[in-house]
Amino acid sequence: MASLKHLNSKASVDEILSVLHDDAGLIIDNLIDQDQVERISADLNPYLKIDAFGRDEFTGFKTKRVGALIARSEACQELALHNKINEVSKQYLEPHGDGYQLHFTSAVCIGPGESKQILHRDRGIWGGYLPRKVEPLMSTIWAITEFTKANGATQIVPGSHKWDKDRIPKEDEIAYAEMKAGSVLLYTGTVLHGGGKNETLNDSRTGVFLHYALNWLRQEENQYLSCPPDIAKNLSPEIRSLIGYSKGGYVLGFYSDPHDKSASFESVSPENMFKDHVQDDFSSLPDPTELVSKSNK
Ligand SMILES: O=C(O)CCC(=O)C(=O)O
Ligand SMILES: [Fe+2]
Repeated sequence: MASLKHLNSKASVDEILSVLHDDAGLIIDNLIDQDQVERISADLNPYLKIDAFGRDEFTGFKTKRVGALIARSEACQELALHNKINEVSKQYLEPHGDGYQLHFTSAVCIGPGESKQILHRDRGIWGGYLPRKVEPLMSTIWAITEFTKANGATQIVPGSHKWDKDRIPKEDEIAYAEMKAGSVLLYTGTVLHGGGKNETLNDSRTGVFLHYALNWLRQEENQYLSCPPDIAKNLSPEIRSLIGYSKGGYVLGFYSDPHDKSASFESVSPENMFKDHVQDDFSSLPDPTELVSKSNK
């Protein structure tokens, strides 16, 4: 029977990266404390108590999904900025781009009677056009309730990021992300995984999904609509930048202010939306020859 490696909360970024490279999935036990779990639950409960279920087999007829977690939950903002997770995302994605962004936020509550989700690779959201050598995602599922095999713990196939795309796993190659509340599953965009079957009578499984993607790819959850400027203006510069109110590299994601007639806000970083007339720091721009050589990579 396949199993996932468990690391403890003190594990170094290097140790985590090493398992991620080998298996493309692992659990870090008790990375947040019960107080933080309770604050997340309290923020999400008003949304999760509404019976709004998935609309198809993939999203699950007995599964609830709540998005816009950055706008809706201060505790989830904190979670998204978790230092160690951000360092792992940065380093894991570094060979494929010059930055990363928060790409998807969702609380997923698998209810009793849910069937298992089809195994898939999350990179499929880009339609299969990304060459396999590009790894686009470093994803997390934070356990807010305990995850057990019986209540729908995520199925995951360690090592399948190296498989031929058509290889189908045997039953004993599938592991289950069993973990206590406060633990987190890390997995990549290329590993086979899917929600588990919930065969309990009254035990729902809730996870908070926070996915980090390369900054040059379109985000799965449109952060500018899920967290529009009138909400973003009250958040910290760090979380605003992480969800995309910042430039990716030289010019990616710049904006020009449509109301500005003074040409003070032409082709500037979105960070300028939240400040009074602060210009970009052009001293950090790369050498033009470096820009050209990068464009041919
Ligand atoms: O709920 C889970 O454990 C996994 C869900 C998933 O992988 C997805 O919806 O893409
Ligand atoms: Fe998935």
